[in-house]
Amino acid sequence: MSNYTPEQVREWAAQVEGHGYAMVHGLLSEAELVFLQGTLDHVYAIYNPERDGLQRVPGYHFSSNLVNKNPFFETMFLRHPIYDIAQLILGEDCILSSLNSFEPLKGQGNQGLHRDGPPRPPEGTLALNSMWSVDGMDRENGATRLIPGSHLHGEAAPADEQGIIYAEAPPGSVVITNAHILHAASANHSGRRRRVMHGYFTRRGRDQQTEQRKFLSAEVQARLSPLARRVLAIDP
Ligand SMILES: O=C(O)CCC(=O)C(=O)O
Repeated sequence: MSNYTPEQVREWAAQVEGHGYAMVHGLLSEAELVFLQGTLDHVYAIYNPERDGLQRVPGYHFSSNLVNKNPFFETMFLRHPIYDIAQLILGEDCILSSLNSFEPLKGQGNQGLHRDGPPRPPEGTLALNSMWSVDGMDRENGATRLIPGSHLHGEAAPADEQGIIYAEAPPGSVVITNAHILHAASANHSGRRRRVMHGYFTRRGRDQQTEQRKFLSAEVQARLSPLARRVLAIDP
């Protein structure tokens, strides 16, 4: 049962559509954060690009295919209000494209501003990202930076990065970004941990970054709830 009113959910969705991002606080408990710190470190250590579908990313701890890694990840992406916001923007039958984890390492990790995919087409937003902050992210440990409003046009990223803000997110909070916004991971100057999970949602019918029916083990697929199967597009 959701603790969030429909008005709050609509307001967050309006922010993602209007400014290009929104932040929701307090979605992961203290106990879950401790669990995730250990679990993500294990997941980074056993990462296997052949089994998990994507190459390692130099300069980062990285894992794709998280849903296959622990029962916790089999339901996390369905949490209120994140899944509700995705449904409002991408349609009731939207799907999870991928669930990855990403952490810039000390002195590394600076990305150029980019969009996740093409500029927003006339029919509207095609995808959004939910970034689940485990350690907290700020300017010193590599917070995502973004240009509010840049999802509304298709212009190239300004060389001087004029207009950027840092999405500083305390542990347990989730930053939701419109996938068409100009954004980037930043360098981790301090070396403080910056474990973040990326739950990337898209419209049904679009390709998944991780084709879940191919990359989830038979054991995981057998225990998924009917809703999780639907959102992961397991069945044709
Ligand atoms: O983790 C981040 O700060 C953003 C990562 C990102 O934009 C990407 O990998 O495309």
